Amino acid sequence: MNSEAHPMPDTDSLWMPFTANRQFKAAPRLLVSASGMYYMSHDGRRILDGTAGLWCVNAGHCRPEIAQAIARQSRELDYAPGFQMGHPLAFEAASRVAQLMPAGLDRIFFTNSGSESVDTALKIALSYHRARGQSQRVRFIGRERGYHGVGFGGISVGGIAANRKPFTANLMPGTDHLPHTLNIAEAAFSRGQPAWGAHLADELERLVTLHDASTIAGVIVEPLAGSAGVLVPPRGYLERLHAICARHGLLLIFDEVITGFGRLGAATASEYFGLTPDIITLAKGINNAAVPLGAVAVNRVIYDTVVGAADAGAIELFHGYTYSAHPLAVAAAVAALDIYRREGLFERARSLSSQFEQAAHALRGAPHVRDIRNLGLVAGIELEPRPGAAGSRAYEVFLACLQRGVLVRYTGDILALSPPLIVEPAQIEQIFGTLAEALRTIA
Ligand code: PXG
Repeated sequence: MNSEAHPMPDTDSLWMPFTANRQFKAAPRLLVSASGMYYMSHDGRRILDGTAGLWCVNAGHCRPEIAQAIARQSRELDYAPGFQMGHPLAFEAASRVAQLMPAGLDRIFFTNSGSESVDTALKIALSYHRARGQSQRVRFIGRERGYHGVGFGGISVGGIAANRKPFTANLMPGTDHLPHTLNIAEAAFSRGQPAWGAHLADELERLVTLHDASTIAGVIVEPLAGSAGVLVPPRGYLERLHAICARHGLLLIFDEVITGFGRLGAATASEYFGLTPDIITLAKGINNAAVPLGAVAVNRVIYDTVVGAADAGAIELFHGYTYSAHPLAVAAAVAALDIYRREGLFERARSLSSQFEQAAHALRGAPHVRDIRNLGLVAGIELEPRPGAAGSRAYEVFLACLQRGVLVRYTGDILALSPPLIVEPAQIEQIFGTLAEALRTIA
């Protein structure tokens, strides 16, 4: 890791994503190198990564095995067309991802991001119904506060108002939304899955009655909603959604962009909850975020149906990306999956989760804390917003933590923690101890 102080670059040209550009450029925060659990900042400070980047660097930063796999691949085969041509690692990576999915979900379509995975999953669902003669099934049901990336499909099924509002007139038609499952009055400070809220899945029955099952293609939810502030599914909720989907022939899509690859202490949230959806969307941890890569894992019946419906010699699905299964991205995936297996990182996440829960809930009673939620190696700390200045308190806590050498994430007035799965017990204490200190310094 490079601990030299770095000169500040000219920040004018870059339009930064999901960032308050003017506020940031007035006082830029730059990361210049990383190793394991740590980033190095431009002013030469070591920062403990409490967020695995953006929920994605599950094996820790700059793992040499991944760097070597990418370097080797870039010299051997930098790029190969993925349309009507293939390369061996694309197939190997698909087999390796398939092995980690619930039984039956062993057909893998590669994308470059979670957003593309979501749009791909929606297209596959529509194609499946069309292939079996049910082309009137065109609706999708998402959920309030759901985050499914930023494509037009993803924001349409998504439930975050700010991401939808500017694009209102152009959202995908025929979407509806379940209520979200957060209820602080009923379930504040639940450890793990809240006991309250399974009945909210029955809202799906209501939507099926309203629209008729014959018009609905599928339902997409994050098993645990990350971006909108760590919403943990109530006990029994996902099971009910699953049963209602099965009853009415709706495809159930789990968006596991965050929960895939160990975050909850199993390969997938599907495995963790013991539920098999029809389609799973993936990205982030699939290759430790070393090169952009996403994937969609599809039940083979869906693949067989879509592929089988086309004429021999015809392209079956008119969809794909120049960089689907990019050689560098899939080389990184194979190397990352090797690390996860060799180091038992999913099991490690599971065994650390009770200490993580304890440490998170130790913040109960700290100033401004109105709720704490957790599952696996994910925690959300919700603060009382300042009257008339929503979000400002969590932003200041984020800055105070950064000052003290710990990177946390915030959204609105919710702080989110999701460290790499290699986190050490003492580092878990450091993350939450720093948060406690930061909370005490904030008005
Ligand atoms: N689905 C889910 C469930 C996600 O969490 C996406 C889709 C989109 O992935 P891409 O790769 O297109 O960004 C995501 C992304 C945060 C945060 O801090 C979360 C995401 C991205 C950036 C920040 O909560 N999730």
